[in-house]
Amino acid sequence: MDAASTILAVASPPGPSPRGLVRASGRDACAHVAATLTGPGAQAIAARARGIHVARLADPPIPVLVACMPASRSATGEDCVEVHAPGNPALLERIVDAVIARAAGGARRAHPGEFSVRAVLHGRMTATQADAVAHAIAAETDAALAAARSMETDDPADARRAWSGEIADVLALVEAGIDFTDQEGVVAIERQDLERRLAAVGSAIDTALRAAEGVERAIHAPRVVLCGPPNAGKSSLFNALLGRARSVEHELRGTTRDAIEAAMTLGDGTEAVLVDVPGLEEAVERIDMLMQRRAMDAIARADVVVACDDGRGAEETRGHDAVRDAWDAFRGTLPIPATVPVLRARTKCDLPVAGPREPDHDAGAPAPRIATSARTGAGLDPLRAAIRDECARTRSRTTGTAALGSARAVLLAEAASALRAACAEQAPELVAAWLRTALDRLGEVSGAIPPDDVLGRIFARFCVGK
Ligand SMILES: Nc1nc2c(ncn2[C@@H]2O[C@H](COP(=O)(O)OP(=O)(O)OP(=O)(O)O)[C@@H](O)[C@H]2O)c(=O)[nH]1
Ligand SMILES: [Mg+2]
Repeated sequence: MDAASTILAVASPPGPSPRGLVRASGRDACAHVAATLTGPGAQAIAARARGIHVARLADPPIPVLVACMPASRSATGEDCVEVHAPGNPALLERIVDAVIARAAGGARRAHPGEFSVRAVLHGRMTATQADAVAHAIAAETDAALAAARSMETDDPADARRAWSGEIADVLALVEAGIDFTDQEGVVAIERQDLERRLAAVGSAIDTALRAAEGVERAIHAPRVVLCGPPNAGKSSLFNALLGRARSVEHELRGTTRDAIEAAMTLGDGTEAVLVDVPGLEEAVERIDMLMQRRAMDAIARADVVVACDDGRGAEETRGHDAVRDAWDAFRGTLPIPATVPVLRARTKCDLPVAGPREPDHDAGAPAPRIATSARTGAGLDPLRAAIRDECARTRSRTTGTAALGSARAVLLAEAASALRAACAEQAPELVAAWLRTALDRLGEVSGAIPPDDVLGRIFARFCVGK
């Protein structure tokens, strides 16, 4: 991450909107942006005058508002310029390109999260605050947003100061031991005492990490995708589970043309993101292929899949083995990772089934099917309960790694493992080195600047423009 060049990005959401935003940050950001503007506002920006200026793009000559925030009182701690222009995506990209072209090597497009990296490097934001930003961006449900906000306020800074104090005390004793090794009879700290004190701090950190996992759990709501053939009643089931008409249902095949998401309460205080997708079928037309792509992308990101089938296809008349084979073959065509649970729902159970009927709960069938009807409400509660159970199981499997994705958790986990490493060493110099590492990581949670590799891990999940 080179820190010298000016970085630029479109910072407003993709797609057309009434207003859009291009953000620039860097030592020469004011000069580079001003070079692509005309009018008195452009001169004020070139002169780094703090404030909102009216200017005109040089090409096309469209009026824009420009917020000029010179260092160090800016979000990133360096010169920061925001161009507010009509929210036409092509125009916003053109502004970025024009600045980069005029800057002749002095400006480039920002990497994901790079504005936040600069804010941390200039002491404008702690890694924990940056983390709250990342989580707020990723939040898909109200609970997730609330959890992201609580990350900043719930930060156990006092506890961290106490851990650091205890580690620093132990470190001082270990170092005293190193300094006085040639003086007989001086034992600054007994091995047993050292291990006991470090283990106590380590287990306090582990407890805080488990609390961080709780926040991660709330933020990364599991994604439950309803898939199946066209007209299987997926959208109707989606609406019935939500309790409101969010997705269009219709007797025509191919009604749903995009992945539609909505937050769903699971009844145990947690939430999932329920996803309705286009019916799966062989696609010939380009638009159909795009719809299939949407469905496949949603399925590939699923934490739980609900395979819907109204039992009125040809399979039903062919007996259990054929059903199992057809299901295995069908599942094989979907991008479902082996670890993702698949629930099977028989939809429209209020309607009679043509031909010999497959029992809904038969050990010989591929997986028990839950009989549901969006029309009568039958089977919705059992399906909700099954979804809730699978989400709970999925969470307990994935949170360990998810929690390590957050800045605070990365730093705390590394501090705890440094303490364990310290206990495993015999040579006092190495014990001291590990204790210094643990102190560094704890300090970085509340403001000290983490080294490059740790920063890289923290900001990898950010989007461009943040
Ligand atoms: N009797 C009955 N009809 C249902 C039920 N669920 C859906 N239908 C009907 O089945 C038809 C298709 O329903 P949709 O929910 O749009 O099906 P879909 O799977 O989303 O279809 P696509 O989006 O085209 O893939 C509609 O005419 C619904 O009214 C049900 O539980 N009982
Ligand atoms: Mg549909």
